[in-house]
Formats: sequence, structure tokens, C-alpha cells
Amino acid sequence: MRVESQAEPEKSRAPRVALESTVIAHGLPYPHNLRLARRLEARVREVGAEPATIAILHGELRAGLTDAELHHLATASNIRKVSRRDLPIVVAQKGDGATTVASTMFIAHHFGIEVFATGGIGGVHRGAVFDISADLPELARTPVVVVCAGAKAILDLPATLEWLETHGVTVIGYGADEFPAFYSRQSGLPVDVRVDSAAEVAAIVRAKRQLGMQNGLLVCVPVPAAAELPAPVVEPAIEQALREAESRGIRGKALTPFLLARVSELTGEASMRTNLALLENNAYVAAQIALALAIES
Ligand code: PSU
Ligand code: MN
Repeated sequence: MRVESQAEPEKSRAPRVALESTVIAHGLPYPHNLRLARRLEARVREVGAEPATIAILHGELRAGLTDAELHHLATASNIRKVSRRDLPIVVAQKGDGATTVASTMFIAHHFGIEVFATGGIGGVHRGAVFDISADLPELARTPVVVVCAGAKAILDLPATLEWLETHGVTVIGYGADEFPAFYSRQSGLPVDVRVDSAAEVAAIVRAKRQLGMQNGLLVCVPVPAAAELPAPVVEPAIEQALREAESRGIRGKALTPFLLARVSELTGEASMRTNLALLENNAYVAAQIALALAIES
């Protein structure tokens, strides 16, 4: 297997921030997805870090894409949604794949990238059907800092936090006392610690390293207030989308993309604007954390 990173590693290079690609290929419609992919990279560069959008192209693990490759991910119809279990398949078949939080963490770690920005992590789905995102066990086993706006509100947030606690994943609120609910700033559920700077996150990452802990770490940044969708506005749309998924028998890897797209339609794209705003904000915070970690480390 050939494994490539676009830029050659060198001592003096800017600290890198990984970005996921499922949100580009399966999370947002064109042209919003392409604009977002470029905007996230620009946000990371503004802070002085280097963006590395993660994907699999022609079976190769990649960290850092050209603009033509971003365009391909945003427009092609044969891009597979790749979580951890799909990795060996798409590599063996020399296919193209967009990476979820789980597989982006795996590949980021492979390339020595320690910080990763996403929108919202996957988690424990609501309802009786047993469905837990591979994002959670990846957080328990791979030492990457994941910057997010909490878990997507389509999920069972209390159960998601319980899972993270059981498996020893530290949940940090960035300028927040509560676990954010993706579209909204609050969930009523506490985080393990509140921090108010990137330096404080870096200190926790270093302590975790010194303790020899191999797990990841979750940094939760509430969506900027101006872009927030209050829970009473978004919750009816989520409940309707969940009922439709149930009656249409939508399960497995198709469920999260379906729910996100339906909530966007039902809220007149308000939820998509919120999604875009929080993704950008998370990229910005992740770049600051990457810089803070690069100082005296
Ligand atoms: N958050 C978004 N849009 C997305 C996702 C998260 O705003 O498209 C993606 C992420 O890649 C996440 C995945 O890892 O959904 C979770 O999918 P599943 O529940 O099937 O594990
Ligand atoms: Mn699932």
C-alpha cells in the first residue's frame, strides 16, 4: 500500500490541522460543500496552521488535498462514506472515499497529526434500534484531539456522554460549562471541565500524554450565538426526520446523512447555515490549539 501526504514533512513547517471529508461528500449539498471545504482550509491558514483535509483517493490515504481533489470529492457520485470498518475495502479496491470522524482520526494519527476539526461527532442514536457511531470507539483508542460542536442533536446526547465516560474520553467545554447540542449552544448536560483558552487545552493534552493515555480527547465549542438554532425550533424537525427514517426503514450508514439533510429541508436551510458556521468556528479553534501545542513541545 502506498501512503502519501501531499507536503513533505520538515521541521519548520506549520502545525497541521486535520479536516474530515464526509461532511463534504455526504453532509452538505453542492456548491455549499465545496465552498465550505475551501473556507475551512482558509480559516486554518489565517491562524498560521496548515490544513490537511483527509480522504482516500485511488485507494491511497491522503492528508492534504489539491483544490481539484476537493472539487472531485464535492461533486463525484461514487465517493464512498468510509468509517473505520470500510478502510481496508476502499484501499484494496483502489476506490475514492470520504472519511468520517472515526476514519479521519485514524488517518490523522497515521500521519502524525494531533488536532482535528469537525462539525459534530457521531454518537448513540435515539430509539430502540442499536446504533452507535464508530466515532465513539475511535475516540477511546486513538490519540487525536477532536474539536466539535458536541454530538449531532439528532442523537441521544445523555447516552453519548455516558458512553464517553465509560471509555475514559475526557470531554472539555471550550468557553462552555455544558456539552453543546450542535445546532444549539446548550444541552443541560455538563462537560468534565471548562477551559477558556487554547493553552489550557494544550496543557491537558500534554498531561494526558505524560500519563501514557492512548485515547483521544473531545473539545466542545458551542456554535457562535449569532448562528444558533434554539432547541425548540430545531427539535420538531429532528423528531419528524426521525419518524420518516423509521417509516422508510433508513438505517446504518445512510441514517446520519438522511437525518442531517431532512432537518436542513425542514428548517428552510437554517440548520445548514448553523452547520456551516460551527464548522468554520471549530476549524479556527482547532488551529489555535495546534499552535498552542506546537509551543515548547
Ligand atoms: N457532522 C456534520 N455532518 C456530517 C457528519 C457529522 O455536521 O456529515 C458526519 C461525520 O463524518 C461523522 C459521521 O463522523 O457523520 C457519523 O456518521 P455515523 O453516525 O454513520 O457514524
Ligand atoms: Mn451508525
